[in-house]
Parts: sequence; structure tokens; C-alpha cells
Amino acid sequence: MCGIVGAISPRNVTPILLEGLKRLEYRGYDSAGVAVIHQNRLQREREIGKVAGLEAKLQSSELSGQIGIAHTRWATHGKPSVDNAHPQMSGTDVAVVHNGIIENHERLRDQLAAHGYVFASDTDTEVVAHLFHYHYQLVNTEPNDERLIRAFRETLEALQGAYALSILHTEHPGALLCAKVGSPLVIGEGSEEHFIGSDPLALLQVTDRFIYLEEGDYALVTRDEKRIYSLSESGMVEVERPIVRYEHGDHAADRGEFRHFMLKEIHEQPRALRDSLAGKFGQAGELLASSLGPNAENILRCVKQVQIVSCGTSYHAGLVARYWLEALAGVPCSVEVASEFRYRQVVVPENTLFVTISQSGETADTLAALRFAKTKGYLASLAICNVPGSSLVRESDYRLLTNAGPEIGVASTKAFTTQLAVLLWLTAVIGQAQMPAASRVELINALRSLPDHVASVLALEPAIERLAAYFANKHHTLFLGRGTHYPVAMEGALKLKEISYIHAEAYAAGELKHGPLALVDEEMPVVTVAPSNELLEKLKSNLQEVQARGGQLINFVCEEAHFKDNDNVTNVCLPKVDDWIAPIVYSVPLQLLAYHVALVKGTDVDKPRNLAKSVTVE
Ligand code: HGA
Repeated sequence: MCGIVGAISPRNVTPILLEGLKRLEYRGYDSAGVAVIHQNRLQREREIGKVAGLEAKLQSSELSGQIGIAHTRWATHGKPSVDNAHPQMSGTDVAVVHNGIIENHERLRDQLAAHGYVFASDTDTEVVAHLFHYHYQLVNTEPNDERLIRAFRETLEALQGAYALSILHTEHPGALLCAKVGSPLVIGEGSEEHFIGSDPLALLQVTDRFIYLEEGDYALVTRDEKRIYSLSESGMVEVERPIVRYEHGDHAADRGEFRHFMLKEIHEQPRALRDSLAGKFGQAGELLASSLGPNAENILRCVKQVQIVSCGTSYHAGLVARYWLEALAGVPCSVEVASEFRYRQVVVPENTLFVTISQSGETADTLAALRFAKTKGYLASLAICNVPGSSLVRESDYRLLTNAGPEIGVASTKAFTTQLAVLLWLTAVIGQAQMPAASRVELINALRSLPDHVASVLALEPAIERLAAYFANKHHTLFLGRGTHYPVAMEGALKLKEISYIHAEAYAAGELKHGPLALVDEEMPVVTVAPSNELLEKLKSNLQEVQARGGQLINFVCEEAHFKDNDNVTNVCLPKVDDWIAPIVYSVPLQLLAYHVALVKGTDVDKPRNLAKSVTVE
């Protein structure tokens, strides 16, 4: 998704802005731009394609200044083009960068056109630039900070939608305006300098101290101070926001020995799982529910039902958790994609816990679903998230943090398996009262063994790499699984389509004969996830149906299940693991398969076409 960087400093900010944009590249974008104020005039450069293209342009234009804003754009309104790239300007005075969508842009555009404003782009963002210009003219005072912030507030009050934005005005070369309404924005603290960014990762080269703006916050930032206000306060009263130190280190830009971030993140999973489960067990193996927040134990004891809401990969994590919660904790569970849930009439059974799952904690649909749920009488809300200071975490009653570290690859890997690990832990917490002590101990031991099992599956990479060549000229693939491994198959199919662009569909294996079997012929690879469990014999019958039609089976199986290879069947054997953690372990080879197929296809693994990390628009 789009990214914002801004800086105000005694030094030239152009290199800071460029480095910030490079650090945001992983999120996916189609164009980039920078504007700085130099000798009271705005200088701007924009380019479609990669930040490297913009960098080349900047070198020849020698753009420099001590205040500036920059942007990577992932188009929502208007095609990717130089004219539509940000910063958008109003006349020669005002420059704006914006993430999100201004929903009432058409009406505002008509009104501004009636006032004589001429539009140079198709974006909703340009409306903000002209609207701010318009309000600035109307605020009839000296051109001081007061005038600037008043015009800003009036502009924000006229906007509908979810956005983060930053504005420069040439009459105020010492002030950076910024606001957060539904899309993340942080202020970075420096020494006699300040920065803004839509993600702290963009600024880690210059600071590790951040103010996470809260919903409705807007601010005027100078070198020495920041004045933060809130749209929810009726007057212009300053509000206090804490400065938080970023604790994860600056690993974002570092792929280490790996060719891609995705591969690095796949291999980080043993560490990520260990860190995500750390602090969740007491010395005697008790489950430390207090890590979820104050009074969590008492609330969780009252849970009679769970509603999980999430998107994409996180949705698949929720689907696996449903099997766990019902089987182990005896608690009914529903799982729904956020984009549907948020617009539906819902009936909320008594004592239902509302759980959201999101890697970034800024996923627009999931956040909106949480806000919607808060009006519906749920028992409490719990966010499962990889980013501690994110909006989802801050707005939920309780939080269950994965500690996977920043995930840069657009295709989620370590975020998924760590979400699953903490969901299994949560199941044990919710089911505590009804689970026999022996089963609880078994489950805890299984969870603790996870990092080692995942490490041994990673050692299968060469065998999986050899399989990848087979997919080079395939256009379609089926993924099959049963029980908890049906959502694992869904996630495997999603990974393959995201990064290799091969059409992949997942089915519960028992559904095959109800339709998809018609697709199976000698050209169709069928990938199955087949651990040893009580559904294995059923699954084997489904695989016979595929073989009988000449389909090519690639099976991820338990080494103890003695599957046999033949011309149409290739088996990759995984170690025998406890049934409950098997979905986590069996997800890993599917990630490796998608990765190596994408390599064979020559696609951009970390930044697949049309996709973006942290989906902050609806
Ligand atoms: N609506 C703006 C910004 C899009 C965005 O935030 N994408 O993530 C545009 O289309 O330029």
C-alpha cells in the first residue's frame, strides 16, 4: 500500500526521504514522488515505477531542502501515472501526500471546481490539496502557525473516509502538517529534527523513538516541537501522546544471506515461533493469560462463543483455530472475512469473544470490523497482531501479540505460523476448565516442540525445490486437505497464486467428487496435505479418485504413513508430529513450494504484481 515519509531538519532531508521510500518499497506501489521547500518555493519530482527511477531523476535535478514530504503510491483513484503520483499540489504553494481514500472526493471536487480550482490529476488526493488551499485563504489572520493549523482542521472536518496525510505550505517552511484518520501515521523524534512516516520502519535509519498518532489526531510538527490535537476534542486543545521506543531493531532492510525477504522469513520461523510463545507459560507449565491484558483470565473464563474476523492469510489462521476451539475447548466458533462481516446484520450470542487477526494491525477492513463489533455487545475484543503499537491493538480490549519481527515479504509466512501458534495457546487458555490436565500438558509440550519440528521441515527445502520445476508451465493447481488441513491447503493455494500467478484452488478433499474432479486430467497437479490422523484413510480414498483420472499428485505426508511414489505420485515425507500442531508444521513445505515455483517462473517474489503489504484501504 501507499507509504508516507516526511522530515524537517537543519540538514538536507532529500536523502532521508529517499531512504524512507526505499524502506517502504516492500509494501507494493506503482509510483513515487518527493516535494521539498527550497528558498520558500516548492520543488517536486515524481516518477512511475520503482523508487530507483525517482532517485535517478532527483540526482539530475539536485533537489534539496530542510523540509519535505515523500510518497509511494498504490493507485486507488486514477491510473498509475506521473500526473497521479503524489505529492499532489494546489497552485505553487501547497503539497500533499496521502494514504487511503477520500470518500466524498467527487462532491468536494465539484465544489472546488465551482470556486475556480483546476484539477491536474484523477486522484482523490488532489481534492485535499485544493481544499486546504481554499480554507487557508479563508482563515483571515496573519500567516502564522495558528492560521495553518486552523485551515488544516477545517480541511480535515470536511473530509470523509480513511486516510493519513501530510501537507506543506510555502508560507510556512518550518512546519509540517500531518493527520491520522483510519490509516497509520507516526511522528519520529530526532535531535532538533522530526520525521513522520506511515510505518516506523521507514524511519529507523534516523530514529527509534516514535509517537503513534491516535485515531483523529492531527499535528503541526517543527524542528523543535510537535503540537498534537484531536478531532474528537471540540476546541483546539493540545493532547499528550507518549513517545515509545521501537524495540525490534532495524532488520527491515536486511535480507542477510537470503535471496528474498520471503525466504528469509520462512527460515526465521523456528525463532519467530519461539519468541511468540515466550512468556506465555509459567515455570510449572501454567498458561499465563495475564499477558493478554488486565483481568483477561476472568473474562476468558466467561467465554461461551468466539467470533473471529480477519482477511487473507489471517482468515485462514482463523479457520484452523475454529477446529481447535470447538474440539479442544468445546466453544462454538465462527470465522468470517472482515470485508463481509463489517456490512452485515449480526446476531451476537451472549458472552461471545470478538477476535481479530492481522499481521500489521492496520488492515482497513479488519479495523472497521472491530469498530463495528464494538457497537454490538460482544463480551470483549481481542486482537492477534504482530505490531504492538498498531491501531488494532490499541483499540481492542485485549491483545495477543505474535513476536515474529517485521514481515517484509508481501506473501505472509512467519506471521501465519506464529498466529496459529498463539491461537492454539489461546485455545488451551479458553478450554482450560474443561480440558483434562493430561491433554493440557500434552498440548503445551507439543507447542514447545514446534520450533524444532519446523526446523526439521526446513531441511526438506532441496527436495521441494526439485518439485518446483514441474509447475513451470502449469496454469492451474488444486490443493486438497481435510479437517484442520483444509484451511492449510487454502493457505497453500493462496501462497502459490500470490507469488507465482498460477491459478490455485483449495478444496476439502471430500468435496472433490462434487465438482472439481471434472478439472482433473494429466495436466493438473494436485497438491495434498496428508498428515497421519483419523482422516488419513478417507483422504487416501480421495487421492485414488485423482489418480484414477490421471492427475499428478504431490503429497506432503507423514513419514510413518508409508505412501508410495509412482509415475503419477510424488511424496514429500514430514516427521510425525502431534495432531494439534500438524497444521503449523505442514504449512511450511507449502510456503517453500510456492517460493520455489515463483523462482522458476521468474516473478517478483517479495513484491508480487498488484498486491501490497498491510492493506490500509478498504
Ligand atoms: N487514493 C490515493 C491514495 C491511495 C492509497 O493510499 N493506496 O494505498 C490515490 O489513489 O492516489
